[in-house]
Amino acid sequence: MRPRHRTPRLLGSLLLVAAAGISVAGAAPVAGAAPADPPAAAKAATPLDRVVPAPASVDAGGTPYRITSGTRIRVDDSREARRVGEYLADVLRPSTGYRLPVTSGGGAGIRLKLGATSLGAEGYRLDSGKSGVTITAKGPAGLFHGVQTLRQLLPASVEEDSVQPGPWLVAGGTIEDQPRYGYRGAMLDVARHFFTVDQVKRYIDQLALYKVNKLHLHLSDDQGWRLAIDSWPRLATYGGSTQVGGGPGGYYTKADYKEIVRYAGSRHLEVVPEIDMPGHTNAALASYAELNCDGVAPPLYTGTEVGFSSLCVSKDVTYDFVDDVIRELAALTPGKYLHIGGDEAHSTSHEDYVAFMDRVQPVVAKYGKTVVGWHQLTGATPAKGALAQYWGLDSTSAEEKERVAAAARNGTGLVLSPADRVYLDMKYTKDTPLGLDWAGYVEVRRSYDWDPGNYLAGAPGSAVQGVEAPLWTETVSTSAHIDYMAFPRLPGVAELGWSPASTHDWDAYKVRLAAQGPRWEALGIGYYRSPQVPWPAE
Ligand code: TNX
Repeated sequence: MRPRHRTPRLLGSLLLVAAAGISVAGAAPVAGAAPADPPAAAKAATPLDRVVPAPASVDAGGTPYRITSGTRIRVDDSREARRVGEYLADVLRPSTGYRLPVTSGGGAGIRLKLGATSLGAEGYRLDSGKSGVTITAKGPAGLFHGVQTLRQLLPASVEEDSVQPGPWLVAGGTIEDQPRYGYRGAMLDVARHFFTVDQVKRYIDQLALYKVNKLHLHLSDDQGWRLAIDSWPRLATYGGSTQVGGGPGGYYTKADYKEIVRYAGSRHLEVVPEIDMPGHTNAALASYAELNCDGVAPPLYTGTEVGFSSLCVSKDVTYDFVDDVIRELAALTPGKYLHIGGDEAHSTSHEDYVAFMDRVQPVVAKYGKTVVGWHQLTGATPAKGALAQYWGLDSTSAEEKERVAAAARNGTGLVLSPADRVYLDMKYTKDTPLGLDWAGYVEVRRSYDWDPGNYLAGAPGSAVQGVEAPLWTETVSTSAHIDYMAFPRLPGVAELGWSPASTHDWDAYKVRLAAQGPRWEALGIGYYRSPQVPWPAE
């Protein structure tokens, strides 16, 4: 079962169900006796294009499909397709109250089919008509993304965890869809404030709904080291023992981290772990005196300043440390990437920074991973195949922008995270409660209304591998805070990563986004009700 993190709205649901004249007795999917199908209300199905991210192509028309108590989820005889089928059943059963058995083979109903398409590894085709909905994809990731689309075509009440009246109609027609970019990320800073495995899973479920496929975890910073490393145990036990504001902090055991990786994988997200270095390392420096140039361990740090710490670039033990950490981390990480940070190394000289990166990037390659670094890495020599994560602003100097653009022309891939567009930790307005404002206020329109393809002058569009929305957590310490900062901005960034540029249109987007509000309410996601978005009346 997917975890459901919300206050049950049982009473409201019971009232709704009663109003629709349905008996709730035996409504639980496990109880066997599914509720009777409600009368077909004169309710229109959600139009096929009212989905976030916008599908690449929509051909609407024909009779809608209606999910009923007799519907089956039919999957190809493969473990992976079955897993997607079970996931869909877990989404649909609580609110429909139907049994929705997952069976193999063809026939009417909801069909998840692996087969040749021209839509790439993550693309899918969705055909809906009187006798069923068929999702066809080359691989399980495509089926999974197709399932997210199907979910959004159903009423928002499908997200409730108690039986709802329906009817469960899917508009007729065909969607053909595939992502614009292969890298569609979200970052969670678990270092400034620690978040438990369950809190991370909750965020993963939210990301999956918008077809995000990378979860970047910022695992270390001045205020905390959040992953157990066997060869340097004090990193986690001491370096992880606090956080911003002085709370108890925490860390992931290797089993915890593997569980996050597994869960992310079950939602078709790849974990991109980050160990930030050579700056942002106070937690490590506090844990091991020998990592400091003067051999003296600083105290733990619980403030929010940046740029004051550095690994000791001239000491050999630094590279033993880096090798051990990267080796252990790479062994836990099935994904392709390993992020080495590299930002705001204000306490490292330029010469030392370059020397450090020259020595550390090959270690990442030695353990079979591809380097990702914050864009300051382009001030050194990015390794072949490395990705630079650009987090500049409109006001970033032309010189710095050109340095990144030149690296892109030389083959360094770009992941775009402009801070004054997609930093989810920026305040929406001066009056919204959480967040920082060093990059300005970022309202919903501003976070959506730009084009990754031609954003950085002088960088070829072909260098852009995708986008990522980072959520730094100096001011963010609970899941409710994550919800509020990510929604409604995150879906916009997800759309920039997925949808073709030709669908980009704020006036159309804001209507699609508004339709997500009731879905978030059903999911228990507390979002910022931006006045820029025409939300349905509460
Ligand atoms: C800049 S962006 C940072 C982080 C802070 C963030 C706060 C980047 C690579 N570094 O250390 O948490 O600003 O918005």
